Amino acid sequence: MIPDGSWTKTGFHHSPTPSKAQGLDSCRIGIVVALWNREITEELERGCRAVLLERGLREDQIETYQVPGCFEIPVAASWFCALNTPMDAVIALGCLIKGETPHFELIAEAVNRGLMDLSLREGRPMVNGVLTVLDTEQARQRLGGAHGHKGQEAAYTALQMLELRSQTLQAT
Ligand code: DLZ
Repeated sequence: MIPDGSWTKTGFHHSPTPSKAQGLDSCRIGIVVALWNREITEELERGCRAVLLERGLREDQIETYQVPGCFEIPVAASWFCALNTPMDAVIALGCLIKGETPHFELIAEAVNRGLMDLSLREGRPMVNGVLTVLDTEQARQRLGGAHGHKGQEAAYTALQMLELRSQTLQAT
């Protein structure tokens, strides 16, 4: 059962000995990662993939698309949904830094709306792992610092949603 840990106001705190995810043998997860602020998004992706693999997914169940910036995330996520066999969930990873991005709110809003619209239209989780921070220090605090690791949390969120979906399908 996922999660093996607990959600708190600073994020997800996982068990040191997590169990394997159940019923996810054939599921596929797409990751869309933005290349702006690459040193941060690289670590988001690393943590995200590590959790997915640790919980029992195989490499061939995970595919990554790289996009230039956060603004491009929703359309790439929609391509994952348009595959012959669509991804069961998509995880969006990016980093918007307010101090360096005058239209920060506009991009953040566009990404949020794009992912939510897609998620409801497709009936698939589009996990929002985009950091919206004031500076790089705040970003680092969300990569294993005081505010947890948002890449890992995005992976737990996707797994939890897929497990919930598999339970609801069994119940019908
Ligand atoms: C243009 C821009 C700026 C100023 N800042 C960021 C950022 O902090 N994080 C990010 O992911 N992308 C940024 N971008 C790029 C936009 O997301 C987008 O790639 C471009 O506007 C091209 O559509």
